[in-house]
Amino acid sequence: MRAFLAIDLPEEVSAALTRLQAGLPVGRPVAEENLHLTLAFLGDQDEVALEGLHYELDALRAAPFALRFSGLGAFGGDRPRILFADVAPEPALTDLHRRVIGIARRAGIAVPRERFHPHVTLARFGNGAAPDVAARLRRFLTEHGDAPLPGFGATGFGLYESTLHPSGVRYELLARYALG
Ligand code: 2AM
Repeated sequence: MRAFLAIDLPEEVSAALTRLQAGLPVGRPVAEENLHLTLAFLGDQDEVALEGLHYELDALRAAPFALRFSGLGAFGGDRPRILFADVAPEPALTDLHRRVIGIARRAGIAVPRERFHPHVTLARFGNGAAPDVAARLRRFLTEHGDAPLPGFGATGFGLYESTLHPSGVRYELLARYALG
């Protein structure tokens, strides 16, 4: 199954992000219940590997920490693929990311070596937005890129299974790990 680890967002944060999305004239917005901050994407894994990972994550001890947003951004350059809310650099988050990646590797999960850019995806544009869509997104970013968003405490993260359905992607929480 396709799995990932993500930090939970408090309801007021998801609600604020959804209000921001409402003004976006282009792209496919991420449903409010699907908004999350990916800590590690694990890819396709079998149940045995995930069970081993779960056992190790359950034993992880880490303190909660505060996070804040630092504006909006897009991945994909001239042909944007994703609009996201950027998460301001936080050493405790980087450290937690590093630790869970280490734990996953020790559990036999080959996590790809990608730079960790913490973000919450707000909308998707397929393989790349067409020029007119990209221009409307740029305008949205100019107008709303600095919109204030509430900070929040990271108090835990979850192991999620991601499944594709005709109606869209669905995330199911498999296990939750509290911080502190
Ligand atoms: P994204 O939101 O930036 O696309 C579940 O798919 C989560 O894992 C998403 O938040 C997604 O990030 C993240 N992710 C990271 N690498 C991924 C990959 N190679 N394929 C799919 N999702 C990935």
